[in-house]
Amino acid sequence: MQETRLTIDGLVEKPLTLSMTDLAAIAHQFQVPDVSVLVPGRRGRGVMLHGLLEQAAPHASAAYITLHSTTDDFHASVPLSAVRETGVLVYEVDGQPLPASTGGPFRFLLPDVAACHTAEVDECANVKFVDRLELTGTRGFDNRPSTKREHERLHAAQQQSQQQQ
Ligand SMILES: Nc1nc2c(c(=O)[nH]1)N[C@H]1C(S)=C(S)[C@@H](COP(=O)(O)O)O[C@H]1N2
Ligand SMILES: [Mo]
Repeated sequence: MQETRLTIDGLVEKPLTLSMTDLAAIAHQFQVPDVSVLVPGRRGRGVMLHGLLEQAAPHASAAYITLHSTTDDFHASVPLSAVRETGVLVYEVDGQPLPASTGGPFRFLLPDVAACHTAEVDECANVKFVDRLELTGTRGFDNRPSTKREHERLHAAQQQSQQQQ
């Protein structure tokens, strides 16, 4: 299987494509050895979003970040200022690549998020299987469920696919 990579592009000085090894090599000060310290109930090793972005050098005009998952065509676009300092990208658990069952190989997590579809930045923005971070000046593509009903349908479908795994 080809190793999954994370692309950072859009309004950045240096567009990047990073492997898990590249993520692990990001400066110590940006590494989060145990994400449960920041996001209770979650496990694994991650890197702070601002540490990742530092490498790509976002333009001052970048105001939104869109978290893309090609795997299941799920996308969330949120104000950069709201997540820049607190967002974490999880890439490893127990010394192994993060499994798909917990959103791996790369999963975005935010601490203290609002309940699903109650705010622009909510639990639904914890995008699993993230493969691209796109920076834009205005809000980018977003297909998070927008109604309670759509949301319940998505969760039911996810539960079903997890049971089949
Ligand atoms: N790629 C992808 N990420 C996703 C989703 C999805 O369907 N696909 N669902 C979102 C929603 S609506 C929620 S509430 C959280 C649920 O994550 P959890 O089951 O780990 O709590 O993941 C989010 N991340
Ligand atoms: Mo959600």
